[in-house]
Amino acid sequence: MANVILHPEWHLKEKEASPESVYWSRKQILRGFGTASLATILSSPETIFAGPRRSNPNPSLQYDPSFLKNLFPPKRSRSFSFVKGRTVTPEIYASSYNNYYEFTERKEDVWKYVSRFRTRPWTIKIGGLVKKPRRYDLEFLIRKFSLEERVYRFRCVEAWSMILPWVGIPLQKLIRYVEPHSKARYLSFIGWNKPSQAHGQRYGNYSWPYYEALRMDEAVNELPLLVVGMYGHPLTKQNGAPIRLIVPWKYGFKSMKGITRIEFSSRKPHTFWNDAVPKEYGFYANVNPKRPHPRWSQAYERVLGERRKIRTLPYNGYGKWVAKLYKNEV
Ligand SMILES: Nc1nc2c(c(=O)[nH]1)N[C@H]1C(S)=C(S)[C@@H](COP(=O)(O)O)O[C@H]1N2
Ligand SMILES: [Mo]
Repeated sequence: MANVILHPEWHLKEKEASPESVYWSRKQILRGFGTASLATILSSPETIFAGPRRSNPNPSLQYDPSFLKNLFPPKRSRSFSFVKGRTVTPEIYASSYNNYYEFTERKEDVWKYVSRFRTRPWTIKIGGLVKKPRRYDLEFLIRKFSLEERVYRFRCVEAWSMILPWVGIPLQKLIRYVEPHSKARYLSFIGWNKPSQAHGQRYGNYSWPYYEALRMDEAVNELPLLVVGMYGHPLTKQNGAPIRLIVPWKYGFKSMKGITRIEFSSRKPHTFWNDAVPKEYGFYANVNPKRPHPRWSQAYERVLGERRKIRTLPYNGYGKWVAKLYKNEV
């Protein structure tokens, strides 16, 4: 991947979540950057994570109601029907404060940029070390499985979090269906590149499409969900329509949106943020309150829609399922 210095927006906006000294050194780094970066740094903390402003229309309307018709609303998962002690984040927060660099780096604006993005027809090409490599029509593929709703914690590396009722199929079911070869040790997820439909891909400085990956034993764990819906309806475009991944024990950037290809391999694949800023974003990216990001603490998280911070849990609260997968990796 291109060896360029890339700056995700949380490099600029996290001043209230990081020590003053760090903020100032960052500001110095930013001197070489254009007006967009300056505008970002000057924007008030209120616009950074306060959630929707009063003038917003309802951003949650930006989904295709005919997608996977009569599969919604899905049945609730028994094991993941709620998160103890927490309430589900109101949908308006989840659908108007998003990270989706293909559209824009400004989280509070993503929903304003997605209307031109076409989510159908949509195919997923499955290839590499599998017995059934093929290009699948997405609806056709998903209809082979039954949808379920799972309420999961979600924790962004920028230290904000939410609780969401996602709708999808366990990734392990799809993997079983396509029959990977025994040599397949990793799988990659590849996104889309449609600059004519996505502002950020026209003007951004990133190497599109987005790409992420999991180790096979992580992927076949019970938790990862291939998500096609939220709050009982199809996914909104800003949340990753028509299909995204959710890996609840890892930082949000592993939960890739807009999947068009899944590739099985024997070698460890590259990943978007790890290539961009290797010192700050690892391949594993497991949520770990004891391991600070180089420029801010990960001990606490601010809850979207609530004005409070809470303690971050190891593996985002999913250690019971996944701690056993890791020895030295973080
Ligand atoms: N394709 C793509 N997927 C992506 C991103 C992105 O920029 N592009 N951002 C990631 C990050 S950093 C986060 S925190 C989550 C945000 O998901 P949400 O907007 O549904 O809350 O999406 C992840 N998936
Ligand atoms: Mo994130």
